[in-house]
Amino acid sequence: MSHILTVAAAQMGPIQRTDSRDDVIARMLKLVEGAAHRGAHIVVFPELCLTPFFPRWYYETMEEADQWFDTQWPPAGMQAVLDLARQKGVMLQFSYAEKTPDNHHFNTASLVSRHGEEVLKYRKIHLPGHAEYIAERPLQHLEKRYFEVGNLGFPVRRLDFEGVATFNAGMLLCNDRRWPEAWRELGLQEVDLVMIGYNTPVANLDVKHEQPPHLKVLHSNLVVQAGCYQNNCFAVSVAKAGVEDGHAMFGNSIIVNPFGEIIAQASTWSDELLVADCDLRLCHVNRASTFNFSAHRRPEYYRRIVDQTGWKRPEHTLTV
Ligand code: ING
Repeated sequence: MSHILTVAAAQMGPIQRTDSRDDVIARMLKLVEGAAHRGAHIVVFPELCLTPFFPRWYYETMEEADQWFDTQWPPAGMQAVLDLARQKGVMLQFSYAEKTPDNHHFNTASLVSRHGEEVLKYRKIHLPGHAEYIAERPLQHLEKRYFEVGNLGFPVRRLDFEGVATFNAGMLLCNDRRWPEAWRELGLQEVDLVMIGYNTPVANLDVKHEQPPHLKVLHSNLVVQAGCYQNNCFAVSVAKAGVEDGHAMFGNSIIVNPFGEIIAQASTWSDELLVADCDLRLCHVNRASTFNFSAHRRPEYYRRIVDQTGWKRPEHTLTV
């Protein structure tokens, strides 16, 4: 057993309204080809990797928004990508807008074995933005309008990639990466590799633009670095980047190790492959010391984290 899992981040550039599904699939095939050529065992694609980031557009009805959802698995056109991955002997992780047979809508990530079977599914739990149109916003962010909160929790699967490594795999989507609770849910299941796709706008979600844009990349990096360090795992955090319909999303895909170090980073806003060897033995270093959860955590003092949703400030003010 080698312990080395070679992981590819398949960053994608923009997907325009006018791009066909065939156009997108052709790009994904090229990325899988390149990743396999560079020895990757698993290829991770961005959030909503088959469509534009359509939650920036307002639709009055779900019937109109349904044009962006896939009702089958694998989504239309993806079988060719799964077939290539199987031929190359690589695993795939991709994310798409899922409409279930009983008419539920989720922002969904799917992990596929080398044999083309779905071995893990995750539906996005932290949905940022808003559900109604807000006129004064520079751009809409209507994930709460089009997606339901995921109903699968934060699952982790233990996978044996024969002849390569046995590892615990988990997934997050975009805004999830900003919430430490999501990471800890995976960390408490001894996750070794967290796969994250994102579509993050350069423009601020806060209407008053109090946060200068350079902080967007800082925040995107630090939440993944902290998540990995505090939960003893690797992460592959993969952007859909570039200017879609006039709206810029940043790239900056990264691969991070369990010490919180960025070991690979994208430098473009286009389709770009990052490939890194992940020595899974690094996950065990701090499990035996700094972040030995069994030895050091004190859940009896963490009740607020689960019992409380919003803020509750101290009732009394002391004059000092
Ligand atoms: N996008 C953004 C993200 O969490 C966002 C939304 C951007 C929230 C910047 C907060 C700050 O990266 C998605 N799709 O979640």
